[in-house]
Amino acid sequence: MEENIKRVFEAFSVEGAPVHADPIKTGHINQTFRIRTDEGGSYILQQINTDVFPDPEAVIDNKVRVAAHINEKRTHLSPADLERRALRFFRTRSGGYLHRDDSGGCWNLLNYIQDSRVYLRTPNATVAREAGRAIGRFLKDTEDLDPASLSVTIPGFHSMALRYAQFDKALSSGSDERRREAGDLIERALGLRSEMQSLERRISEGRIPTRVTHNDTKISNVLFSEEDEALCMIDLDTVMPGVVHFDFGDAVRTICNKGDEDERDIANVGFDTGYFEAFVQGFLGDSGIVLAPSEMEGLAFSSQVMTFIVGLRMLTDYLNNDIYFDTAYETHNLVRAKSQFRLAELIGERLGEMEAIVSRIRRRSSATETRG
Ligand code: GN1
Ligand code: MG
Repeated sequence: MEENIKRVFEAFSVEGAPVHADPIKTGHINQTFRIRTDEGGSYILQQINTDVFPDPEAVIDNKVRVAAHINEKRTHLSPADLERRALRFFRTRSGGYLHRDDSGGCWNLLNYIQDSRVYLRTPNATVAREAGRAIGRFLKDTEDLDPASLSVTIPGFHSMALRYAQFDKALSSGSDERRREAGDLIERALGLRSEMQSLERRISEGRIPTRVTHNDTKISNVLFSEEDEALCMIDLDTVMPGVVHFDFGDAVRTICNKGDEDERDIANVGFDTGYFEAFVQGFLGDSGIVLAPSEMEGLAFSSQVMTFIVGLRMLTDYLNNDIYFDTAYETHNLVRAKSQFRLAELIGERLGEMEAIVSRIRRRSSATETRG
């Protein structure tokens, strides 16, 4: 294993010597490794990308605080059960949770949950429902944590106005070739400017309560047991103040997509209504979350908005010559943007049906609450 990784691991206050470091490549921003020790221990070692997160201390502080808050609600579990369902951060030998290596790299270490797995794509409705339950539960568990006590580590992370401003800038500085290649998508983005900002208008009018949100609720950030029970939410890098729509919409973006986020064959991008129904059942029906009327309003629409905003960010990054998301090939960001825009379009065509599903499940679960 690489000498630097070994030294970084040894800076943390855990037992055992590191013997294997396996890269985990599902993220697009940070570097993550699974470390195995000679004593059979397993850990997740993560380097925070400081170009994206300029204040890594604040990122780690947010993560540690949110994890501890959730774990306080799990004290009824046995230690072994807790170990399987909770993220636990380890301190460095000098006391904090962040280690800076010799070249300024910022690292944190947490437990690796054994016999677990993640999905890049939803395999069946049970997984969609479980993912919904885990995401709803995350929001419920953090609803009594003051969102203002968390740092805003990426200001305007889900702000459509900001993402459009960044797109406009990239458009004026982008190369002719990339602008030509992305011509159709650019036209589409320009045409949707006002419609895609309507959720943000409601947020800025203060009509939707602020709560702690995860902000990256894609399917691969839900950890499953080998029996497909959702164990917990992982990747707490972007926990910040937000609104429920961010987490609901971003979850639907990946959970209900029949294709991959970077699907090259656009015909494979599809919206699975059955998975949507299962997801909503898990989120609203199984998690125990109770949403305010203003939080219920526009939930289905948030799926279109969050899918579109991710596509817009990928398109912007393509015009900027790929400076933000990791890419595996020349047109990777363009391919991603195309597939996300297509999915947003498909969601737009189904909004009526999706709203009816949300209302039906909401009515059913409030009837159960009243009876129970
Ligand atoms: C990035 O790196 P990862 O996979 O955790 C991005 C998210 C996007 C996601 C798209 C900090 O998340 O906002 O939705 O890619 N994270 C950041 O897959 O920008
Ligand atoms: Mg993330």
